[in-house]
Amino acid sequence: MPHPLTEAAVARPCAICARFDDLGADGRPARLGIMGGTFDPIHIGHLSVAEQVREALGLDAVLFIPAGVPVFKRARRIAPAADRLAMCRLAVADNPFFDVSDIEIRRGGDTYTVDTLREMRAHYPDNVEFWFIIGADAVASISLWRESDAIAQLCKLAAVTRPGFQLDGATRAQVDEAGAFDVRYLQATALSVSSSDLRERLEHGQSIRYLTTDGVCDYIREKGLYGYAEGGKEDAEDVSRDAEGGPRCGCCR
Ligand code: DND
Repeated sequence: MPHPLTEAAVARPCAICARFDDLGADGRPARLGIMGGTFDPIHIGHLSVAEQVREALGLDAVLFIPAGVPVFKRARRIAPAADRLAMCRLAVADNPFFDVSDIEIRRGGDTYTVDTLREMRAHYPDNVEFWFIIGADAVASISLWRESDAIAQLCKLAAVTRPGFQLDGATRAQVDEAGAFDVRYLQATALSVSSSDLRERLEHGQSIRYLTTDGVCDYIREKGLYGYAEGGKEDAEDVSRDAEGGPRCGCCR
């Protein structure tokens, strides 16, 4: 069934995103999930967690917001923001409850969640409640985020388990220390997939098929992202040839 708000997405410049700019405009209470991330690249773990939280909390929509310049990832090279944004768009396109916002990329400069939430609060009426969706690894560092106490006033937290990361007492203490958060801890069906694992596989010419969507696989291949090269690296060369000896797609092999 198409999401009612999808129908309302008209051809006009959007402030936050194309599908859900009008959320809450009818005055009724609404819940908006916010899935912030570097998404380098987006994968099924991100998508599945967002869908599970949407269902568990009865969210009207979930916005994926790729960070322009993620402040905690300065130490390594990341894919260009335009590519991470395009991959997010491809990944969510078939879910009528999902959309992508480019506000953090458009804003420029270092990306801070507090700025994003303030911009969104200025756009949406008060009857729209924000739920920031966050994995157990990211939530453990929330006390280090810029103005974490202000973030606690701007949104509620949906903190979700992730393979290898516990939502244990120590993590919860970190959240308490970060601010007066209204937090819901959720047990998600585990998918042990990570962006770093995908990047590593691509660097070695290995398949990432089923670890992200087909559209994202195709995009990575077409743009040659993450060191992906047609046919993979030398050590993967023999398995990257098709029956005629031609190069096979390493990304989706
Ligand atoms: P990541 O770089 O961890 O995102 O960033 C998460 C959010 O934190 C972004 O919105 C950042 O802007 C914000 N942040 C970070 C640091 C400082 C500040 C803000 C600040 O304002 O000062 P990833 O792309 O790595 O992951 C996206 C989300 O998906 C994370 O919450 C991660 O835990 C979660 N995730 C999974 N959850 C369950 N199962 C899996 C997952 N893989 C990723 N397999």
